[in-house]
Amino acid sequence: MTHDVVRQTLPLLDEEDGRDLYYLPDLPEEDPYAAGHRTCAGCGPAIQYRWVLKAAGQDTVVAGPTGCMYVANSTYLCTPYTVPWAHTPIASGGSFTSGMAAGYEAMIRKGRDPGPYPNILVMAGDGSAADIGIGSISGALYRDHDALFVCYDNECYANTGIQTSPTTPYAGMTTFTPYGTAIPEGKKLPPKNLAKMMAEGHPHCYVATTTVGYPVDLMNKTRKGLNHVGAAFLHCYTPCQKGWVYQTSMTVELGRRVVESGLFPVWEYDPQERAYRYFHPPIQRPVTDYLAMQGRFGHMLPEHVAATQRAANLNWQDMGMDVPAELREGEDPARHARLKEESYSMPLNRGVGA
Ligand SMILES: Cc1ncc(C[n+]2csc(CCOP(=O)(O)OP(=O)(O)O)c2C)c(N)n1
Ligand code: SF4
Ligand SMILES: [Mg+2]
Repeated sequence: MTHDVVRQTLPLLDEEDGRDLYYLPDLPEEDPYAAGHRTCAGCGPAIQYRWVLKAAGQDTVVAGPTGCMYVANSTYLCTPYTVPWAHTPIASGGSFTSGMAAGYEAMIRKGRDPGPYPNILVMAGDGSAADIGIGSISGALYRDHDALFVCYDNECYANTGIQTSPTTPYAGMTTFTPYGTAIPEGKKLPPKNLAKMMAEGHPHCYVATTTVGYPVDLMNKTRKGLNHVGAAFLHCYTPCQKGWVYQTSMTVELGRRVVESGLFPVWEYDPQERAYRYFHPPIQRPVTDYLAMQGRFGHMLPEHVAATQRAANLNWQDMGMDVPAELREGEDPARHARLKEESYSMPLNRGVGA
């Protein structure tokens, strides 16, 4: 006798204007990612792990390929998870999670698991999701396993000593892209557009981008991805305090500035309509407001800053937004100094819409 596989639906949090900038009293109280891990102070991936698992709740199973969020979270016989968790090799987050999803389907159908179908997710770093393990994640998306595949993107191979990854931005300094007289910008290549690859390459999947600057957006996209029957992919920007060299308290602020400077478009891909919905931030900033907060960009010369502003302006156009004159003018290297001499604004306390 076969049994029905019953799916759950997680409710979405209300997203009216300004809510994402404040403490929200109706956030889930449960914390499947508990205190007691050993990530650096201000670690963006740890914030993302906590919010994703808060959104997913207690009826969740989670996998983590090798990376900081495996190594710094888990020592022998000890993890911060209050839900079942498994480590996978860095290349096989996708195949491992496919197996979990197929296994739960079969067990529930055969009556060996009472169900309902749990929230199944994997959270892989960019080195895993965009590089070493991209094949297994693409395979899982293609086969449409009912799970959420998350990339926590700290734009480097952090755990092995901050090496460049495909998502390291242009001019981002890493231990494998040092700047010098031969290559003054550090990293020469533009970053891989991972989320667009996943959406365009697997048009039947729910795909979205978000950052740790927008907690309600992050949690709602987690829930939408889990509610979607089939495969879903979430790309989340997560600053790495150690690798990027910034003030520890600025992790969430960076998560907003990267969006407000046009360098990380936040969007959602709807597989029913095959359409992208872009978030239009209320503020459009020069890229210097973002770059100058981070030591990894301190070496940038005027032409590198101008090239980054040009890339951001192209993103604004992709998002269907006008490019203000000030930002257009920023494409001219003559408008810039060396990055470390640029002035930029840095409010510490934001109000609604600020
Ligand atoms: C096949 C394989 N190659 C290399 C490694 C070494 N390694 C361990 S963690 C890591 C970094 C992973 O980077 P990422 O996925 O971005 O996660 P992060 O460390 O940034 O959190 C690497 C390369 C490995 N474990 N397996
Ligand atoms: S090195 Fe970066 S990603 Fe790793 S624990 Fe520290 S802040 Fe987090
Ligand atoms: Mg990484």
